[in-house]
Amino acid sequence: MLQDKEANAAELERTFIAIKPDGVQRGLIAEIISRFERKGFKLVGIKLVVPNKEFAQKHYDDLKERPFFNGLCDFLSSGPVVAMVWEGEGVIKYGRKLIGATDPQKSEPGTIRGDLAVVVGRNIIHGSDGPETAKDEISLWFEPSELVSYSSNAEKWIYGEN
Ligand code: IDP
Ligand code: MG
Repeated sequence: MLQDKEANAAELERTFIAIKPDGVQRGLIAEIISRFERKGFKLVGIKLVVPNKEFAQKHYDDLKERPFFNGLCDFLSSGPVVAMVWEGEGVIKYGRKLIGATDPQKSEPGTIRGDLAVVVGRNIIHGSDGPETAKDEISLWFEPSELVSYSSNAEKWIYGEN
């Protein structure tokens, strides 16, 4: 795999995905990463971080009026989170499909939350819900220098060559 700053410059769709503290504590990091990886999406940024509460509040700013906001921010800042950026055609929307519905009781079997979680307050994973959110969340969690553009030999087998 060669690092290539120009790789796929025209078709870079990226999304922010986080394995929340419950997913990390339950030993689900590899399981979750493998679902994105096997699909054919490309990991371009990853780090383990413990966000503080102020950072969690920024991340969930759009939910600040909701009754569960405070507990949610306490929870997100309660331990290590795996912060990631994944790249690929349709990755924002399809990433949400891989994740499943917000409430694991309503997530289909075969989805991450459907297979691996039970209640909405411990649904193990976050994924950006649209292009604007993806852009904002990636820049909240990552410096540009922490994201790596590269081409992989698998791409021609995932996308075809013409
Ligand atoms: P999403 O994670 O599927 O995008 P959002 O509506 O953006 O769902 O909510 C963010 C997170 O807030 C959820 O993943 C879940 O952890 C938590 N949450 C959402 N609704 C509830 C609720 O009714 N009770 C407790 N926590 C909730
Ligand atoms: Mg959301």
